[in-house]
Amino acid sequence: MNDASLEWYCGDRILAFRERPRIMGILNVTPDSFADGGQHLGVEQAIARGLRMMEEGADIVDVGGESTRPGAEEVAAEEELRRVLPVVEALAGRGALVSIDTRKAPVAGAAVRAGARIINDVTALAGDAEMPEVARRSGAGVVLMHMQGAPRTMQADPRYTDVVAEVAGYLERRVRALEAAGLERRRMAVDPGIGFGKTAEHNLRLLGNLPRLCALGLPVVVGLSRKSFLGKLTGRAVGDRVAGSVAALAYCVIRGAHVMRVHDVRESCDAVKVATALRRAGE
Ligand code: HH2
Repeated sequence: MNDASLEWYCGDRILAFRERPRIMGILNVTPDSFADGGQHLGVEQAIARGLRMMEEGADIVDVGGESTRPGAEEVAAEEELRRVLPVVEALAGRGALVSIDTRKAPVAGAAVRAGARIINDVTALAGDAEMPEVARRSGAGVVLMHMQGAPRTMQADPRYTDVVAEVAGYLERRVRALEAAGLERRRMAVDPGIGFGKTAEHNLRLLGNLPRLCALGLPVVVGLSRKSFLGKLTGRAVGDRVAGSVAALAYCVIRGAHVMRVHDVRESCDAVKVATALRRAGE
């Protein structure tokens, strides 16, 4: 694996991975997210939390206004915009590299105009017909995530013959389709979508086979923070999964992940430093 020349073009910024993987802090401006719903509801509090994440070492702040947890209901675009726009604008204005976590083209477009430089779409730009064109015109970086089904029903009975091959194959097809639609490859990152239409066993197989995803030659984003497979392994409730999250993060870093999407920025930054040093020492 050679990350020396891998770069991710996000608007007018370029993220390199030569030194270390990057941390994406999760900033949910939602009343119902699975791990932190309602904690950051107010705009002022959300902005303060985002600024603290930057101080703690986050490279990216991922702002979301719609929960995609299993069973979540959809939110109207107007409401999503009302939640996220002031937060995006304030954090981008303070120099943050902001990503907007949305599946809706109007939300992505407005967020980019307000200063976001990454569009993080759990449908890999396939959920809204306008999204590829909005992404292309914006020049933003994009995260293409794999999901089986839709959030409301995705955990009902997820099935795969070979989860690693199917997820990698899907992401590869999305990359090619979007390239054909005019999106530059250097703006794309891929994500296996931990917990999105996957059992705990599927999640473990994907994380245990990260090099297969890295072989796509694009930055690999992983969002595993506090997710339910960690609860299954440790017996811990969602608020008590920091140690499990950090352990899994360190493993992913050693196995080649490029961007880790996390709730606990401070702990995760420490883990990235330690895991990166150990990985280097073994090369
Ligand atoms: N997971 C969640 C949301 N967005 N985006 C990417 N790229 N990868 C992920 O794994 C991912 C994601 C779900 O987690 P969270 O934001 O904490 O909760 P909720 O969707 O309930 O807001």
